Amino acid sequence: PVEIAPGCLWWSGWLDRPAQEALAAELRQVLARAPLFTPCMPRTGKPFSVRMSNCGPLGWVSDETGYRYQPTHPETGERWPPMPAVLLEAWEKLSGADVAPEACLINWYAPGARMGLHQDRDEREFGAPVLSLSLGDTALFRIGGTSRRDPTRSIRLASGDALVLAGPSRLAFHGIDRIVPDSSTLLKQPGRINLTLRRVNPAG
Ligand code: MD5
Ligand code: FE
Repeated sequence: PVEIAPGCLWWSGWLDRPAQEALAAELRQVLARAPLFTPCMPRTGKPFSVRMSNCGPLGWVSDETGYRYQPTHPETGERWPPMPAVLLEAWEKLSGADVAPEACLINWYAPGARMGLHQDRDEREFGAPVLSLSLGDTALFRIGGTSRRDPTRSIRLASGDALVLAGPSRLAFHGIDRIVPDSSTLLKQPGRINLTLRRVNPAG
C-alpha cells in the first residue's frame, strides 16, 4: 500500500474484477431491502447530491434535525440488512481492528455528484480505523489534515481500491471532487459506489 497522508493507506486494486462483481451483486441485494435515500443537510434541509443506504447494525443518516447513527432505515423503518461476509472479511484483513465493524455506509454517486470537504465526527469511537472500498467509476478523492486550512492531496480512487484511515487521517478533512465519466464497466449504470466500514461505539 501507499501512505497518502499520515495513517492513510491506499491499497490500489485490492479487489480483483471477480471480487468486485461478487460484491456488486451482494450490494444489489442489500439495496433491494434498504433502498437508497436522499439525505438532507441539517437545518437547511438542502439535499445531498450523493444518495445513501447502510448495512450492519447501525447506519448513518442525515436530515433536517442532524446527523446520527440509527438501527433502522429512515424511510422504511426496517432494520438495516446484515453486512455481507465479504465486507467483514475485508475489515478483518485490512483494518487491524480486533472488533467487528458496526456500520457500513453505502454512498451512491451518480455522474455529477460530489461530497464537499468534511471531517467524519459523528462516531463515539475515533480510535478505530475506517475502511473505504470503491466500486464503479473512478473518483477524484481529496484529503488534507485535521485543520480545514491544511494543504490537501488528491488521488484517483478506482474500482476495487481500498483506503484504510487510521491514526491522524481518521479525523482528516476529505471529500470527493468529482466522478470521472465512463471510467469503469463494472456497474450496470454510470456512477460510483463507496462503502465505509466503521466502529461507532467504543468496544466492550
Ligand atoms: C467516499 N466518503 O468516497 C468518501 C470517502 C463519507 C465519505 O467521506 O463520509 O461517507 S470515505 C474516506 C475517508 C477519508 C478520510 C477520513 C475518513 C474517511 N474518516 O475519518 O472516516 O464516499
Ligand atoms: Fe467522510
